[in-house]
Amino acid sequence: MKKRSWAEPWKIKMVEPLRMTSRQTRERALAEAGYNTFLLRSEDVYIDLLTDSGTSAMSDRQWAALMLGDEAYAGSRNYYDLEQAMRDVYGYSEFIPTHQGRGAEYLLSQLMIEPGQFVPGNMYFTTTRYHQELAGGRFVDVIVDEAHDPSSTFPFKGNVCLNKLQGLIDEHGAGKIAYLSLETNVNMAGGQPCSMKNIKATCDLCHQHGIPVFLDATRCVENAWFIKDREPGWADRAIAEIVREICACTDGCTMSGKKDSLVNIGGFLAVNETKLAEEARNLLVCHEGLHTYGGMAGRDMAAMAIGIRESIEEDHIRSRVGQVRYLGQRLQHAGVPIVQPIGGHGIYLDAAAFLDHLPREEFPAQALAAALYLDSGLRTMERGAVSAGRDAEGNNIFPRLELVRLTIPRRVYTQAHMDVTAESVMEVWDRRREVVGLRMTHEPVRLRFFQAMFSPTVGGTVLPAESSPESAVEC
Ligand code: PLI
Repeated sequence: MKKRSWAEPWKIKMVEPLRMTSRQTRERALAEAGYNTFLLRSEDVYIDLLTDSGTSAMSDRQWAALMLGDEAYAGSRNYYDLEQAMRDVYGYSEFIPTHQGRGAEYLLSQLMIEPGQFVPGNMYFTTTRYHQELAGGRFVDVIVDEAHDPSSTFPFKGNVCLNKLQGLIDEHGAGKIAYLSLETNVNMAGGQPCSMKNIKATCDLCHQHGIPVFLDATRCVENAWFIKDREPGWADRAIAEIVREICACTDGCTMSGKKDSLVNIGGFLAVNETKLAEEARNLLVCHEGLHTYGGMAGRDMAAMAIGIRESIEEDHIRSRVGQVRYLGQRLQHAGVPIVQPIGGHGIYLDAAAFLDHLPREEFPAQALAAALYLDSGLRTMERGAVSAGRDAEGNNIFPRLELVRLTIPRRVYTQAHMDVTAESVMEVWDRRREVVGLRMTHEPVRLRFFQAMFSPTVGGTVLPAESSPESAVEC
């Protein structure tokens, strides 16, 4: 059969101009940002792959819905629409809106965790673990070993290792376990999915011991796509059905609407138990806002109600994951070390392999993110030791994965942007031996990766200018 080309299932109705920058401008901007891509000004960035969180392009239907925002303090019409969308797509009975995912994580952690309890999960996420620890819990990683190996091609690297989970229950007893935190399309592992078989087995094991399971549904739709694509028996099922089936196994979820749900702000906690929902609403009014807006404006809720329904459209999700795969395959063909298999929301460069001349203490992933920015104005994110932070004794945690994430916002960039991105990564790959490590000069106490500052260990830059080409991006 002849190969046919693929294109995004949308056309562009409004454009946002991008600013081209010179190498000199980027040099200055990066130094001012302390070599931390989080601290760059967005106007100094050309292609922004820092995150897929809140960076999606909304559809014309969503923009139109903004004008129908009902900004009543209490009982906004948009709240009821959003509640209905959540029930139709995710299936939980109780809906508690929050300003974004971490608002929901705070509520859940405060209500479910008693100090000293364990919270097993399939790899940590920064804000999730932070809230679990704030509530006195102790996170325990129970993801399969393959998830920690960037070169393993296991198709469901998000899976929970049932032996590790059983071991934790045997060692401490079910009563010491607050709940299992089950993330779909595991972010820190490279956007790697869980299989339906594993989700069901994990939930069964927990429920046999009376341990509740709360889903982090942030990228559940993307996970559903991989189940359809890779897991025997699911190819003919609709994405909507798969999402419902995942959720049906669990007792509730936290959700950052800023990812799958195609909005710039918003989130929710959803549960099935009425008493827990009542307690959550009570806590919500102290921290987020009234229980019928939870930190969102009426118009935000209107846009999210539509975004939730658009997120499960087959054409959308196929092209969303397809665009990520396109970029990943270009890098694979060039021999760039990336996390395998290609994940759902971004490409993760294996910085430890990419910059194998740098010791972990010199934060290779942070240095690589800085070098990519210098090369082309491409903004990426460190997901390694800086993100992992320190352990209870105050020592740096050096996780096995030292990654740089190229996260693709939904419906924002075209295939041409993916080509420019791939070429920049390949350029730095060719010059990798010239990349210099970093030392941390400022370290915030909480979630340090957001605001930490660095300087090069030698010289005044992470990537010398000499051989950098004056490319199409006027670098
Ligand atoms: O950024 P929030 O507060 O809406 O959501 C927090 C959050 C929870 N779970 C997962 C898996 C996330 O990926 C997540 C946020 N992720 C960000 C900001 C990211 O850049 O990946």
